[in-house]
Parts: sequence; structure tokens; C-alpha cells
Amino acid sequence: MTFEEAHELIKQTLPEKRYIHTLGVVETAERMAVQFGEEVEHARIAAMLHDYAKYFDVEEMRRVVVEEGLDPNLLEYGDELLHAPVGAILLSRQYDLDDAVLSAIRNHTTGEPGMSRLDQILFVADAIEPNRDYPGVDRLRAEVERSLEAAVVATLKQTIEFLLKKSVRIFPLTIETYNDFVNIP
Ligand code: DGI
Ligand code: FE
Ligand code: FE
Ligand code: FE
Repeated sequence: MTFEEAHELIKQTLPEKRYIHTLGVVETAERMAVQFGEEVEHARIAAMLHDYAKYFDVEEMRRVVVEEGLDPNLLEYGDELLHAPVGAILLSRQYDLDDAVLSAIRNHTTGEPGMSRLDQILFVADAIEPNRDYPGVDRLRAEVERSLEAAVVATLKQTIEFLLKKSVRIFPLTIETYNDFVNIP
């Protein structure tokens, strides 16, 4: 699938606000791929497709988790987690996409220990794209100038703090990714 094909698909699939968010992620992931020497075309396509399943029917997404043998814990931590792994699976069924691209889409919400540099770029770009506006977002943007790993840790901290404030369950993979990326003193 080419970038333009992905763009057409997403324009037809997502509502206006999510489409605008997506274009911000594309712009940010593209810039970060240049900065960190990763393949720009993979970054652009992964960013364009990352929220493909965001508004899919929750019951349908839960069925995909069961059918495809994904981690059954995904069903116990809130529906927001489903769109990343389920989106990657549904896209892989319908389109020819690079494994590196599918991995970045699959991991964009929780991250994963040992995730690739492309995964890291999408994970951070999703959180800092220009349309994002929440307390601390400029601090995250500044971390990207330090290092990609520093930006991943800062993004995970912001996500975990947000989940704690909301008193919702934190998916173990989110914590495992934090433990993997944070520096041992
Ligand atoms: O899809 P986006 O809104 O662009 O961003 P995203 O894919 O990073 O999803 C963010 C949502 O996912 C937000 O509502 C918080 C939720 N989320 C992220 N990590 C966890 C989580 N929810 C739970 N319950 N546990 C997590 O570890
Ligand atoms: Fe998402
Ligand atoms: Fe490729
Ligand atoms: Fe997103």
C-alpha cells in the first residue's frame, strides 16, 4: 500500500477531527524519522494508518481479539486499547503492508519492551503532534531534542500519570515498556 492509498483510505474512514490529528502525526513522524535516521516512507504510512480502527464497533474489535488469539487481557483494561492491535490485524488482512509498519501501528498506544525505533517514533509522534494540547505537551516536545528514548520515557510517564488521575487500570504492557526504557540509576 502506498502513502497516497493510505491517505485515501483514512480520509474515507475517520471523522474530520481524527483525520486532522492523523495529518499532525504524519507530519511529526516524518520529521522525527529524518531526525533519527529511520525510513521516512514507513513512518509516513504507519502514522497515516495508526488510528484506522479508532471508531470501529467495540464488540467487533473484541471478537477480533478472541479470533486472532491476541492477549486476552486486552479485554479487561478498557476499550481504548483495542484499536491499535486490532487495527494492525485488520489492515494486514486487507492490504499489503510492511511488518515494520504493522508493528508501529500495533504498539502505538501501549508501546512494547524492546520496540523498534520506528515504533518509538510513532508512539511519541502520536502524543506530541501539533494539534495536541494538554498540560506538559511542550515538555514532551522538548524531550525529542534530547533523544528518542528520553521522549519515549516522558511519553510513558505522561500516559501513566493521566491513567492514575483517571483511576483506570494500567495495562501491564504500558508498565513493562516504562520499565524497559527508563534508565537504571
Ligand atoms: O488514539 P489516540 O487518542 O490518538 O491515542 P492512543 O492510541 O495513545 O490512545 C490513548 C488512549 O488510550 C487514552 O484514552 C488512554 C488509553 N490508554 C493508553 N494506555 C493505557 C490506556 N488505557 C488503559 N486502560 N490502560 C493503559 O495502559
Ligand atoms: Fe491511537
Ligand atoms: Fe518497506
Ligand atoms: Fe492517534
